[in-house]
Amino acid sequence: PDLFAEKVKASFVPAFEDYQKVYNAIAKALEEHDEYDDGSYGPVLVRLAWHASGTYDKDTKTGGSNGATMRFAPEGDHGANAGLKAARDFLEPIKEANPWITYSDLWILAGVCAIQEMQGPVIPYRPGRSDRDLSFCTPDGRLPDASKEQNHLRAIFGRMGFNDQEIVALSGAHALGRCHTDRSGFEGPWTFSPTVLTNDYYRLLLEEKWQWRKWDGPKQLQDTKTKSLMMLPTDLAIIQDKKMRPFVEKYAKDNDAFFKDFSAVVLRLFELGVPFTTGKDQRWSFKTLDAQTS
Ligand code: ZEM
Repeated sequence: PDLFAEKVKASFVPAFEDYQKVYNAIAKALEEHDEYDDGSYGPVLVRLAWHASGTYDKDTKTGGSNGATMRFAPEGDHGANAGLKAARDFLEPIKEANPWITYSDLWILAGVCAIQEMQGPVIPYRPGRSDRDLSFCTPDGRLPDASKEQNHLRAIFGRMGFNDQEIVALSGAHALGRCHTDRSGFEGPWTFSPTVLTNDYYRLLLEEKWQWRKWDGPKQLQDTKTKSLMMLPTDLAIIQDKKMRPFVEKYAKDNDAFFKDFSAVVLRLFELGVPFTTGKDQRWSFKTLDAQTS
């Protein structure tokens, strides 16, 4: 055996540049695979990172992005995770080319990369997640149920440690992507630009007229003007709730305020349950592909 090579491998401590290289590999793969869905794997990568993180329970300190336990059947087969295999498979060649990164760090890095490449704010990042076996799978039911209302949202996000303002800020992610009948049963995008992060989710929620769609599928709203956009019952709940609505109004008016609060709350979401050995001052900001070439 090549003892020198073995030694180099064992002592390889990846640094910022190594993670920026993986970021770039994800960003390039996003550009290459523009045949998917609305032209990007970006939204489904954000959903993967969110579902990996959103299982966190602050009381038992279980779940969260440490572990990447969605790789295993019990958790991967939870109804809420339907369709996320597409995101995990998309990342597999990147994991193969960079075997030193854990799945759990890779999934969150992919979420950060997708948000930034879809013109969202910078999400500071630090590695430190390790992969765990299937005994760490969380029980079903920890992620939100879109057919419910605000008290359900408060219970689910409260368990992760988030307040009303943070629930509203996180919900702005629904500017991205769409619902799929073969995944959640719901259908359609929330905005007209589902591969660019903007505050359009809030603007449309307030400015459009919404009516219950008449169809065989689950209860969802459609805009009366174009009938091409959708909102979930939980999306409606955040404008019906007196305490949450002011934050929707604020973010609808002010994209900078949305980006600032979104970055702060997503950073916290992505770090839930991770036993970091590095401090909060050790987070990195990755450069977008555009920023590196111009
Ligand atoms: Zn979502 N989300 N989500 N979400 N989500 C879907 C899709 C996406 C809820 C929900 O039930 C659904 C957050 C919060 C909540 C994204 C990001 C984030 C879908 C459609 C449903 C049903 C799945 C499908 O059929 O493909 C509920 C009830 C939430 C409570 C507030 C948070 C927080 C997110 C990130 C920060 C994204 C990006 C998508 C689009 C995925 C795609 O494939 O296009």
